[in-house]
Amino acid sequence: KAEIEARTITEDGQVFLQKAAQDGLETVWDRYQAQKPQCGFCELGLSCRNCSMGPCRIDPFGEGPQRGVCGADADIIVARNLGRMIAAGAASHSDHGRDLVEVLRKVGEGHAPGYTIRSEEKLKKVAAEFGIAADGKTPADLAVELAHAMEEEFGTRKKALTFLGRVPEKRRAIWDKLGITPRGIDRETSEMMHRTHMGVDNDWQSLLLHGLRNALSDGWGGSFIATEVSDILFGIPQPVPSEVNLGVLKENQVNIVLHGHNPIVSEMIYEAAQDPELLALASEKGAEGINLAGLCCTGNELLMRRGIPMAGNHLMTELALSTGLVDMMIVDYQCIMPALGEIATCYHTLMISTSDKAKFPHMAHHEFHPETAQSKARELVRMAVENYERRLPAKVLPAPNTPTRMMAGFSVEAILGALGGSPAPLIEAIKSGAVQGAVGVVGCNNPKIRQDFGHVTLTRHLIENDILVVDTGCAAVAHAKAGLKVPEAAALAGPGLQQVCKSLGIPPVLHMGSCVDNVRILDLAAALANALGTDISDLPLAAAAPEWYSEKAVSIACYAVASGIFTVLGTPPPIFGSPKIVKLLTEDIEGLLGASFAVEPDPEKAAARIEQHIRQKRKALGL
Ligand code: NFS
Ligand code: SF4
Repeated sequence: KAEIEARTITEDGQVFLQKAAQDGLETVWDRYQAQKPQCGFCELGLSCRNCSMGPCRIDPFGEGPQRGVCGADADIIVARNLGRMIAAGAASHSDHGRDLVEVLRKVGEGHAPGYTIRSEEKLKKVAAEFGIAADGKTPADLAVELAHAMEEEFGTRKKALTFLGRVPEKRRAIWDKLGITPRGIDRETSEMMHRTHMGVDNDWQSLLLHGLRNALSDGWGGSFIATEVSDILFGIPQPVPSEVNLGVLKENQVNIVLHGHNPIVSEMIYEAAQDPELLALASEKGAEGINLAGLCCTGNELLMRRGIPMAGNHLMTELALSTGLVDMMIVDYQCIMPALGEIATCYHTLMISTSDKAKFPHMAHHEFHPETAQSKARELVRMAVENYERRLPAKVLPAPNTPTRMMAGFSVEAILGALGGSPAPLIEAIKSGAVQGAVGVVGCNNPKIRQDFGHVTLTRHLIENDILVVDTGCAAVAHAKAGLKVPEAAALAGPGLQQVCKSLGIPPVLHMGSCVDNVRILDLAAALANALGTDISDLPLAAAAPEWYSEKAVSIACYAVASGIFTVLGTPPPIFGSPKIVKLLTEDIEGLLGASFAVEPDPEKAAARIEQHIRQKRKALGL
């Protein structure tokens, strides 16, 4: 029992960890235990296998080898490894963005039945940013032109990405001076892979600078495109009520769980699940309906736009299967543990992979393409409905707790809308001190940290101190489970923030979306800075990723800092093998970018660091 409680703070997590053990499942926590002790060289970033003269390791105690076979020292190896993490993260977000651009183009060309343009407003706005005049053009024409222009962003023919038009002047000047203005999205990632090949860039500072540029190509490029095109195709999120935790899986309904990141597949499943014919089939099979639930960021995308409930975050993905209630799990890509398929063999659950670039053991592969997505989605929902009667009653355990209520859908447009159309009231609230500042609490779960403890503890402290929290990704789901995303949670906030939340009817913790939607936070920060004629780094803002695990999170943290936002990480990145790099990233970089990283595993201490940082920024602004 104590062991289970040490793994997660969530009630449903604890119940289903027990159930999983009963069913003989091995979970992510068990596999983590089995890996211990993990490799100390790798933890410090001191191992390299970039070439076949290696693999090489640097002895952190200074007794064994201090250079790899090629002569690379600790600084070079740590910087190269970090660079490749950034490249992988940026590539993931950006390739996700590219897939959306493809759908946008095919919608315009009439080759994507079932998909439409849901937000002409955003289509026109973004097209204008790309220098495409809307006059006289149909939305379809505009979509094709914009898609072509966005495809260009991925290449190499630009001096700077188009969305940099939203970045404050002062910030742009800093990037130009440092030579880190991102050019093409793929170019920066490709260049990172080049630089980190044996015998190319062997200056750790120059490698790190390119790392920042690579991350910026994600934040102001690939992820930005992903979010904006998702809004064009599926609509701009607006505040919407929903529910969260494993209690959202219904005993008497067909449960389809959507896991992954890209809304391209899940939106089509959402449409298919409304089909009267399939609903009739469900009732024929004895089910009272077709219930969709989300996991991870595909879940967040559906939640933000359609109010679809969330079953859980990253570490709940295996436990969701152990309810025995999932009739089908459909995955696209990213953060989908390869263990899931085998776990599902213990139940009746149908596991479906959908992306040509993401296949998994023990999953049936049903590839989605824009041309056929609509019919494919119907086929899958039909299979799920037919699977309902194959549930294994002896293996079913409904969640004992009722789902927690939550509110999501806080796009920048929705937040500004709630404020009456401009950032002025928020700026006033910050000036008056009612709201001391704002912090983005984002990122994953990681079995190295008691699940959700890092997120929830940090966020509770921040709101108690009148700091508004905006969140995305698995952090957002953690906060929702803890009940922090209902307007009544304002009672947990300090007096100033409480007042602001009550007058607007909003929670003190605003759900801004999936992880690519971290760019909504950037966008809002830039809008505030622009409204004040200042730089993002002057504002009383911060970011935190208390339980991060993924390479994508590394890229996000780097573009946050490069954009001028102080960022605290809860789990240490593999850089501690190079004291010089640690010093640069946690101290000296402040002088270059007006922001730095901190690593603080204790969320209470992290809260104190952030509060101190916000006080300093306020003081510098004369507040
Ligand atoms: Ni972000 Fe979303 Fe979750 Fe982490 Fe994975 S689902 S993209 S990477 S684990 S927050
Ligand atoms: Fe070793 Fe250098 Fe090859 Fe890395 S690149 S494996 S340090 S020889």
